Formats: sequence, C-alpha cells, structure tokens
Amino acid sequence: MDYYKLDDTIVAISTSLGKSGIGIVRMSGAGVLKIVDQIFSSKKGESSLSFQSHTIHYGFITEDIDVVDEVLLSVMRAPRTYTKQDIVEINCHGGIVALRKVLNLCVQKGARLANPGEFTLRAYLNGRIDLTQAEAVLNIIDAKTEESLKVASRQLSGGLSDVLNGLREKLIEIISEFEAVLDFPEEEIELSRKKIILNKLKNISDELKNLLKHSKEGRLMQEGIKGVIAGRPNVGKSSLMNALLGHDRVIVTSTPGTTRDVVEEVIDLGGIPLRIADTAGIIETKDLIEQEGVMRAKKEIEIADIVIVVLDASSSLNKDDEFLFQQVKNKEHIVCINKIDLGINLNFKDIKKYGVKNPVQTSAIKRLGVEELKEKIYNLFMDEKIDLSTPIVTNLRHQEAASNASVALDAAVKNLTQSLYLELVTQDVKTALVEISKILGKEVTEDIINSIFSRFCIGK
Ligand SMILES: Nc1nc2c(ncn2[C@@H]2O[C@H](COP(=O)(O)OP(=O)(O)O)[C@@H](O)[C@H]2O)c(=O)[nH]1
Ligand SMILES: [Mg+2]
Repeated sequence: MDYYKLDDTIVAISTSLGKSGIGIVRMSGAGVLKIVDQIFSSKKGESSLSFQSHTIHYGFITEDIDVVDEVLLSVMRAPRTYTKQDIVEINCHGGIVALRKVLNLCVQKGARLANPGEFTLRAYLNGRIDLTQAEAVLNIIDAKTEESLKVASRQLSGGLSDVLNGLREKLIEIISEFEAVLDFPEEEIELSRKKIILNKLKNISDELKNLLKHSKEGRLMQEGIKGVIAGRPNVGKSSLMNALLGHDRVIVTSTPGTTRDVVEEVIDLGGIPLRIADTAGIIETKDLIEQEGVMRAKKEIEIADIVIVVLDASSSLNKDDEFLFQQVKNKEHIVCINKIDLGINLNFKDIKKYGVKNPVQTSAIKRLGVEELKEKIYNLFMDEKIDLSTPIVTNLRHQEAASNASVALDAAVKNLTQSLYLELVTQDVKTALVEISKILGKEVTEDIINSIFSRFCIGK
C-alpha cells in the first residue's frame, strides 16, 4: 500500500480550497528539488538544486514558457523538517485554478498526490513525532475553544509522551530485574527488594490513574457536547440562541413558525465547545413545511446530549409544551422559562409534574439569566474545573490502553504480594508495557494507524 511508502515524493494543496490571499502547495520526499527545478524560475536565475535549507525564493511557476503564477518558494532540506524529508512549500496566489495547476505540474514531473494526513504520517514513521503527537496535530486542527487547543498543543509538545516514556522505562527496568531472577530457578526476590518493586508498581499504576482522572472532561473539551433548543413556536428559542451566542444569528419574528430548519452554532462554554441547534417549534401541524421542520427538530432531540426546553413565562403551560415534555422524558434536559420580563403567568405547579425542580429563568431579549443557563449546562457535564497544565488523556484510544495498563499493574501488585509465580507477575507487567507502548505508537497495528490518519485532511 502506498500509505507506508516513504521513498516517493508526495504533493498536496495544504490550504483550504476557496478564494484566499495565498494558497500553499506542499511537497515532501527525496525528489522535491528536482521537481521544483523543472517548474520554478527564480527571479535571480538560480537553479533550485542549489537552494540552501530553510530559505525562501521569489519567482514564477511556469509551464513551458507560460507563467502560471508568481510565487514564494520555501525550501527545507532533510532532516530538520516536518517529515524529516526534503520539503518545498510553494506559496501561490489563493485561487483554486492556479493552485490546481501548480499541483498538476508537480504530479506531471513525478510527484504523487498525498493521502489524507500523509505528511504527518511520514513525520511519525520517520520518528520525528510519536502517535500521541500525531493525534495532537489532528486535535489542534479541530480545536474549537482555546482550552481544547491548550490540551492539544501540550500533547504535541510532548507533555503526555514524556510521562508515558518515563513510565515505560520504569516498567522495562522492573521486567529485566524479574527476568534476571527467573533465569536462576533457585533464586527469589529478597523481601526488601520486593517491597521496593511493589511500591514502584503501585506508583506507576497511580500515575496512570491520574492521567485518566480527567479523561471525561478532557474529551468533552475536545469533542464538545451537542445541545438543542426546543419548545413550541414563539417562546423565544431563536432569541435565546442569539443571546447564548452573544450576537444575532437566527431570525427572530413575532410570527410563529419562522424557524423551519435547524440552525447550528458553536458556543464556548467555559472551554467546552457546545454545538447548539435552534429548531422549529415542536407542534402538531398540518402545514407540510412545518411538519418537515418538526420532524427535523425531533431528530435533533434524539441525537442531542442535552435539550434546552424553553417555556413562555407569560402564558400557562399548553398541550404543545406537554407534548415536548413527553419527547424529552428520557433525555438529559434543562428547563428554561423565558420572557420573565413580561411577568410570570406560568404556574410552576404544572411543570413540577414533569419533575422540573429548578428551572432557569431568562429573558432572551433583556439578556437575563443567560449566564446562569450556561453555567447549569456546564455543571451538568463537568464535575470540576480541570488543571490544563498537567497532561491528561483525552482520546478514547489512549483511555482504553491506559486503563488496561493500570488494571494489569494492579494484578501484578496483587500477585506479587501473594507471592504467586513470578512468571505470572512478569506477564502482567509486560501487558502494561505493551498497552503504554500502544499509546505512543510503538506497538500498533496498521488498522489503528489507518483509522487515525484517515481522519486527517489532505495536505496535513
Ligand atoms: N418580552 C420578551 N419577548 C421575547 C423574549 N424572547 C423572545 N421574545 C419575542 O418573542 C417572539 C418570538 O421569538 P423567537 O425567538 O422568534 O421565538 P421562537 O419561535 O421560539 O424561535 C419575538 O417577537 C421575540 O422578540 C423575551 O425574553 N422577552
Ligand atoms: Mg425560531
């Protein structure tokens, strides 16, 4: 499979396609300078083959005698580059046609179109970064809040890798000590030595548990939560959405049924990206377009992590509200009583029936209660504020492996305490070592690598 080939030259457009000031075509591999030499004319008339590492050159990309684009060429020679191979980045003007043309020229001269994430894959296969760092690159690209960016960039700079590599070394030491003893059947571990090793094993397991302690919160920061605003028409759902966003995004009118489609936006909820959708009111209706809107709203509710049920403070509960309470019965939800600026006519006893205890009271128009609503949602998901300066395990793959490792170490501690066969204990410790190595990408299958890198975009 091409994916694991390292000896050819790959090329991709690394910036997003669309009109923009500049666009970058990136190439990596041993052949880049030879390819560039055939399509780039330097203003100074120099040959690309003579360019020094980490230099920038002004000139033109040409096809035969035609100028395709005026460009800046960045040359980075191996090994101090992203992939540890020769890299050239061609800074073109941002138009799609020019970029595609430059890309095609590179292919014509011998480069191959890169697969998604293939530049980062090469960085990993060439040992410049480990797998947690490659995954951090993904998370940086995907980061939706400053906090999720912070977690990812710490991971990229090796915060998590350092901890895990440290634990690996300790385990390797213990394993070799065990193996030394196992080589001489008549020998046993001295009692004092055994105590020291037991302590070491416990400490390593504790360190793993520490990394795992805030996984849930860490993952929330990266992946975010999905919320949906639901309620009958005209209770102020769209107004509330705008209030939560802090700017007007959704059309608000006094005509019921204006919002017919689902509008989704991301709100930064104390570091957690909350993807929130405003929906059409949930009602029984004969209007076909309205029916479609209602159906979509129901679908949104189904997939949401949390539903914000909006009621109108100025009127009493009606059958549409009750219908909605039925819909969210088995879902995480928060009740929001809106339009409190109009006075409260809603009878709180009516909503108690539905198990509503502390509804948030808001006025979307006067921007009242909005912060309280945000805080309530935040607290539903985050048990405590987490310290972003210590490494945390955020992705599911790491979480599983770290917890397997910790379980294996606990078994090792138990077996060693009970003086069971040392072979057995050694096996437990080896299992822990393999699991930690997996996180770092030292012992992973092609499937895992494929599933990670297929999530990248092309050009990264
Ligand atoms: N007085 C008052 N009016 C509101 C409030 N929130 C929304 N409205 C008004 O209620 C009407 C319906 O609002 P809209 O957000 O479109 O409701 P939706 O149909 O649930 O999306 C509009 O005229 C809004 O200006 C509020 O908190 N107080
Ligand atoms: Mg609306």
